[in-house]
Amino acid sequence: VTVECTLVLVKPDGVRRGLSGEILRRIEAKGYTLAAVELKHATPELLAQHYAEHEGKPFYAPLVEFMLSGPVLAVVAEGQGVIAGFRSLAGATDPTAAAPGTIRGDLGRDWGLKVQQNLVHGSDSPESAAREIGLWFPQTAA
Ligand code: DAT
Ligand code: MG
Repeated sequence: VTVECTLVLVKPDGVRRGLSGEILRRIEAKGYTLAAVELKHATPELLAQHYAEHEGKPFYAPLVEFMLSGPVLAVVAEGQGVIAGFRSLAGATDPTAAAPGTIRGDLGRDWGLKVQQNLVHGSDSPESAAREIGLWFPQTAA
């Protein structure tokens, strides 16, 4: 497995609940490196690009509204197999279904809202990672 980078976002619920440090701790404890960390306020334009694949789905509007509800911690994590590896650390999309031991399984729950407020985003492929890192850290784009 080659060394690669992934985009992690600590979503507004994670920042609000004071879980940024705990989430970064888990990334580092796994042996991944933090290549960039920046607290950012998303914009509708940025989120439209970030979540383009979900446009038209029933949770799309609440998802964008949620992601605009407070700052997010944008992180580039680096390491062998980090794209799949961080998805494993994060756990299943639905925090109620996510396995104990994962970020979503240990720290998240289903709040009965229109959108899963599941603490973190992680890129799902090398193509997504390159695209998303370029969106959130345009100064580092190739
Ligand atoms: P993931 O974040 O696990 O990659 P995704 O890319 O399918 O999941 O969806 C992006 C986000 O949208 C997800 O983190 C939470 C929200 N979401 C996805 N499916 C949902 C659903 N069925 N109901 C409510 N929110 C959902
Ligand atoms: Mg996704």
